[in-house]
Amino acid sequence: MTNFPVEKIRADFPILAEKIRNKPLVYLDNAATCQKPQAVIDSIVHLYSHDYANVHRGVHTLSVRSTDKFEGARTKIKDFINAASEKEIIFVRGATEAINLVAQTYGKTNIKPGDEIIITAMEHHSNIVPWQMLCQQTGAILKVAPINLLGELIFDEFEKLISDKTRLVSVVHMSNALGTINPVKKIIAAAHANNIPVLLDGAQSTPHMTVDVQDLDCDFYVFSGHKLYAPSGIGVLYGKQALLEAMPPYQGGGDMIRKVTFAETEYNVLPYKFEAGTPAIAEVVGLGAAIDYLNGIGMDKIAAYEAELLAYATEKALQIKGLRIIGEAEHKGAILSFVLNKIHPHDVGTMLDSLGIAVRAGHHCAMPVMDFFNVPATARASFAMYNTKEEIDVLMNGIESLIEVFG
Ligand code: C6P
Repeated sequence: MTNFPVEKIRADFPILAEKIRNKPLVYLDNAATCQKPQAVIDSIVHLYSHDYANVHRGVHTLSVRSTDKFEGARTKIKDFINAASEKEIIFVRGATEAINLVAQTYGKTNIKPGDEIIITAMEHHSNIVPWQMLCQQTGAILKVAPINLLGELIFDEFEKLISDKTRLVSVVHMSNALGTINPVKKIIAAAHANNIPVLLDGAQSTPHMTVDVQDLDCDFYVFSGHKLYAPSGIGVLYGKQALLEAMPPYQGGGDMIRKVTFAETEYNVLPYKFEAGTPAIAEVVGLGAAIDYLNGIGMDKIAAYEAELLAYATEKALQIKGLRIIGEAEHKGAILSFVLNKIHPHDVGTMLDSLGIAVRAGHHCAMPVMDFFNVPATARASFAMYNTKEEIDVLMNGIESLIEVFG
């Protein structure tokens, strides 16, 4: 895409100028976490330098300023995912905490022995373990919809799992291990036809595409700030207001209450009912700044540019003898997971690091996916809007040189 301003964007990310082992950094571990633009760093420095105090608690000027910035960020996030109201935006630590919150509040209230929860075979551990824990607590059963060898959900098999015992479907929007983008609208329509709510794990999708929760009609949507060019330690649970209203709180403490006596406690309104304790104030403000930054570029432009990067990387990778791509779904985000003949992925990761290239090697917190493809781990290059075709060339040349020396 000739008119995507990638060089201008790169200049906004100070860390991209780092040298690693005397080589220019080639950062391709964006699915694990991505780097931060100066605008996000500045927003945090500015808050701590000029506006910082606790939120929702003081009448003094700094508390008001801090609260305005904090709640302003909530509005930006609401608009970013097109939620109907700020009440539907709950701040949590990340996607993991958001899923645990739903499991332990919505799940514990609505799921009984013998009920079923459906996930898919491509889930991150964060969308497996909280449901296993809930099943242990309630006597419910976890059902797993299978995938094919391309790494795609077998939709017919998913549909067959839906029954009058199904109480929740929880599915990843874009797989971190394979890159697969799931047909979430179809999944939601099938579940809703049976009055079953759907949670979407948006940890990987939010940085790469426009997300419209009202258009998707999902019931819950979760994501993490640190994969969205924002700080770590902050994430979002979106939930439809009626569902959130009916759910009990997750944790008790300050800010989630309206009135406390020793006899009883009256809980606060949404979204505060789910936000016990002092929140991650600077991280929320940083997330707001990240969203401003992304809006300045445009999510659709980012998606188009990254699709081009993925197509380029895939074409190059397919030319390398001895390289097997894990995850070849027709609809894929900018993730290239691969294994090399005779070289363990951890060695691939270490050797690429010696060339200044950061990829992730391991099971990517998706051990069942590794089992399915019968590999111990993969090396994973995951791209962001600041990556370039030249960096992909550096990666591919690096892989070729490994194969030459070790393969
Ligand atoms: N995946 C990766 O390298 P947290 O850790 O809460 O921010 O996000 C958890 C999570 C949930 N779902 C998906 C699809 C994810 O990819 C992740 C995080 C990182 O792939 C770290 S394991």
